[in-house]
Amino acid sequence: MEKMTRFPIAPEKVAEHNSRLEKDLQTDYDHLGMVFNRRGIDIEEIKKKAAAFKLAIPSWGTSTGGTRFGVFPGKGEPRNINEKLQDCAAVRQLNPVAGSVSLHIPWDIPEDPDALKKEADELGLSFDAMNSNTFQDQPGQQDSYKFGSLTNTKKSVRELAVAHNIECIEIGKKLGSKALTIWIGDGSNFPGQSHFRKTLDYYMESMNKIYKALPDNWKIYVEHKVYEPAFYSTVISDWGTNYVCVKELGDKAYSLVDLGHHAPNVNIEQIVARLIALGKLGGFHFNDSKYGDDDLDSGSVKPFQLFLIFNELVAAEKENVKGFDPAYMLDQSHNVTDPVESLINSAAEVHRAYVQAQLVDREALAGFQENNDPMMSLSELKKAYNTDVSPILAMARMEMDGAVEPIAALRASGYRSRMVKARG
Ligand code: PSV
Ligand code: MN
Repeated sequence: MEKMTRFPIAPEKVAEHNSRLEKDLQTDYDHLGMVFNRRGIDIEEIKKKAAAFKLAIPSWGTSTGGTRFGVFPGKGEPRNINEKLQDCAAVRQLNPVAGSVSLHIPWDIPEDPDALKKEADELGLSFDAMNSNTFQDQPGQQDSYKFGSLTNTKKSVRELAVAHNIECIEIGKKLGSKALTIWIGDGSNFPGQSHFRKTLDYYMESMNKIYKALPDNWKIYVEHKVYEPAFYSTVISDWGTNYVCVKELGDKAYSLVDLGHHAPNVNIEQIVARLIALGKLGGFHFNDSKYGDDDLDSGSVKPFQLFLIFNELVAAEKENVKGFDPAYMLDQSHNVTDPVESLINSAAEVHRAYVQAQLVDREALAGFQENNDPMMSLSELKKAYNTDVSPILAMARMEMDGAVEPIAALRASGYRSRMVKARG
């Protein structure tokens, strides 16, 4: 029997929205196809690539994040994991490439994992990586993470943090997840506060215990971050430390690159290339930033950087680099927008960068690099980056029953006002 998907938005509304835009879209798509012909690119092949792209949505991105100065939530925001799933399903419905959800434990701890899996299934969603949280104390927690978790000087705290990560794996197994993402807030706020070498030893000791509990077909993603909440030093501060740790842990451990976790102006695309070359690029947390870990919407501030990152990723994809299979996730904090709209917009921007990177003539670029021709090398990249691939993204979405213009479709559907009524 064919599986029935439960849609948060009436499919007729999406179809009606599409029918109004379809003719113009076809004209734009055909025109782009002709431009591509002249460049020796088959637009249908690019569209196939676009349709196969996959991105995970963070459950926590469905609510207003706010800053340490305040949170200004919108109306009708999700109150529990079920409602978060519903919002993720709305994103997926309008842009089907965003078909999976990444959960954060214990923010999203399911009362009944089997029931949650069934619900996700009905909504057309699957579960991506599980995220553990040892950067906050939970109500009633005796042993505090104030001075660290996996690297705390107290053994009992380290054990608590290890047990929490193992619990995340256990929950994830029931949900069909295949990965655990670990980011720790551990570090120090004052010079001399922590013993740099000892904390890293503690980290490896704790991580080895978690690694042992990892099923064979799972991966561990380790996230580095240069600062915050620790402001003097962090334990896993940079990609080099990250690499050394995952390398020592074993084949199932990989580094995860959160774009906001680097110092301003760091060349992230080069870090990406390095990790690919070392066989340890596990995945991404996409977001954008101006100053630090601002968690702004992907592609909103530095779209060219996003493109350059995908330029490295697509190059590796085309070269069939062994073991290259990164997981793409968003990790953002929406402060002033409707979170569902921000997720939709960001998914489209990440998708756009991927598709633009497909347009780079790799052979031509290699020739320019070989001949030490910086101007033509840059021009080759800019030719791809300056191409408006919107008709390809829209066509791919429409052919998968998504929306030509997802935010317009969301607004026209009255989804948020329905949620305000339902959720208060
Ligand atoms: C830390 O800044 C981080 O990027 C980690 O991925 C956390 O899990 C997430 O943000 C929490 O919002
Ligand atoms: Mn992150």
